[in-house]
Amino acid sequence: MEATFAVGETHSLELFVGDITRQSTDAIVSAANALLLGGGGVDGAIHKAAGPRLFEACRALKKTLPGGVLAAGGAVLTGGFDLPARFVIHAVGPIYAEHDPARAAELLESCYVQAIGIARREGLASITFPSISTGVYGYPVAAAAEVAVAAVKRALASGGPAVVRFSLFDPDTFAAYHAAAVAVLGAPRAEGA
Ligand code: AR6
Repeated sequence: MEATFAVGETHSLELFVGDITRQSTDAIVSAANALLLGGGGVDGAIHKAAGPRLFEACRALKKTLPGGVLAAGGAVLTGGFDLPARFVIHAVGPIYAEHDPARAAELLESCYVQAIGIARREGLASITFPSISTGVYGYPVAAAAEVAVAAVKRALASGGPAVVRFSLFDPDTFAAYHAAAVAVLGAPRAEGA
């Protein structure tokens, strides 16, 4: 399952069902937690595929953060090590139940805006996101998809990677992001089974 949407004249948003650890875009984004030392879900899969050097890089990076933690809404960059992607951007989504819905949306939006800002500053041409916060962190998928697609559109208005992909792990999550993309960006430019 895949679909491609135009974002303005120079960017595209691609949705597909698949494993983010196999993506060879310049960067992949992990749905990390504030401690940055790995976990389950997509973060666990990324650490496993990247190898122990990613854990070491996160440990070194933690030392530069106030209190050793990255607050929800934040994003930081490391290498990709054994991954096909050159970089990993670690973004911490909100735990949905800990905030009122408007604040949760702001924090989720911030993840996407900060990650695209890092990609822009690094001159990256492509980036792949997972569906941040919609697993263990409990963010309702339809609402998260709307925030994510709108945030990507807004962030790309200031430039950034030409290709933004979403690696969605199951058909229901794909359907939610597809609906959000049609609502925010219009009909897809291309679609595949
Ligand atoms: N590729 C793409 N998507 C995946 C993969 C994969 N290999 N594996 C899982 N997903 P979650 P969160 C999907 O729970 O809600 C971790 O322990 C998954 O189906 O990974 O932001 C962290 O360390 C879901 O749609 O992230 C944090 O403690 C989406 O990725 C916490 O979980 C996000 O699910 C973060 O929770």
